[in-house]
Amino acid sequence: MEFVTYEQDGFVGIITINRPKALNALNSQVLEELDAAFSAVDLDKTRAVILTGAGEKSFVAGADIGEMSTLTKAEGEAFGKKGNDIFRKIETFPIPVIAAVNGFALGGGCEISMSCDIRICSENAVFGQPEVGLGITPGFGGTQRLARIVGVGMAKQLIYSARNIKAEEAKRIGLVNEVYPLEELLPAAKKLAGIIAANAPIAVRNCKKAINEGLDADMDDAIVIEEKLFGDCFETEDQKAGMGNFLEKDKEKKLKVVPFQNK
Ligand code: DAK
Repeated sequence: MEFVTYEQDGFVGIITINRPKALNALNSQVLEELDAAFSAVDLDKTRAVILTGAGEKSFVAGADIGEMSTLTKAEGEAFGKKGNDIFRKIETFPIPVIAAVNGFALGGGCEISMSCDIRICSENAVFGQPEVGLGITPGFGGTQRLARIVGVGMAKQLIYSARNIKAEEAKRIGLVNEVYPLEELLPAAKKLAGIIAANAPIAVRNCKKAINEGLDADMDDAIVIEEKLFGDCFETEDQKAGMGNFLEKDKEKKLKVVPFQNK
């Protein structure tokens, strides 16, 4: 692959968008390679994925404006679908995906970070949906996901005004969970991914499914979704070992919730 790299670090997969000449902007090839990279993750060996951008300036500076500038209506729709399909794949990926936002996250860059489960960023990160200034709407889910993450009023203000915001403001409105000095961002992402990976993997996957699917349902249906995924954990080795360790009152083992699956 030319623009996307993959690295396996224990139970953690690191996918890096590497197109620094265009500040990691998403053209068709990057979208296709991202799709291939996520498809290639070995889910038997990987429990969390980190998505980041190469370099010190930009996570993803948006969809590729050069490529989009000449699109016809039909091509624009096809480009939007290509992006939406991969973003939805990330959102529904069976294991957690952490966006380590290392700089500009504009337009499609903000949108791809919002398709991840958790966002943390560097102090130089800048978020925004500048599309209305370019004569288009956010096309990779921005109108839907931003409102769900930061609330309708704030999302409308940011999208209608096309205003970019810095890392601290992104944290204040709940768009990112934590802000780190740039050099500490990837270590922090790895540490968080490692903590997630040390927990029972079936339970973590089921939590992701329950939260995602429950948010799209009304509360009566959402509770049923949770019940089923809760029940699904029973009789698994994780559940037997996790509860067994607690009942054994063995402090050493109790800390290791799932001993056979820890690093
Ligand atoms: N696309 C293509 N190239 C980009 C780019 C982008 N989004 N952003 C930066 N680049 C390129 C620049 O053209 C420049 O290339 P060269 O001239 O060196 O060849 C290089 O990256 C360095 O950029 P700058 O020279 O501009 O760097 P600065 O530090 O001065 O400025 C910047 C950094 C991030 C503030 C600036 O580059 C900038 O404003 N970039 C554009 C940000 C932006 O507007 N992003 C949103 C794009 S719109 C849809 C599907 C998707 C979308 C919409 C609809 N459907 C089909 C339904 C999504 C839309 C978007 O994401």
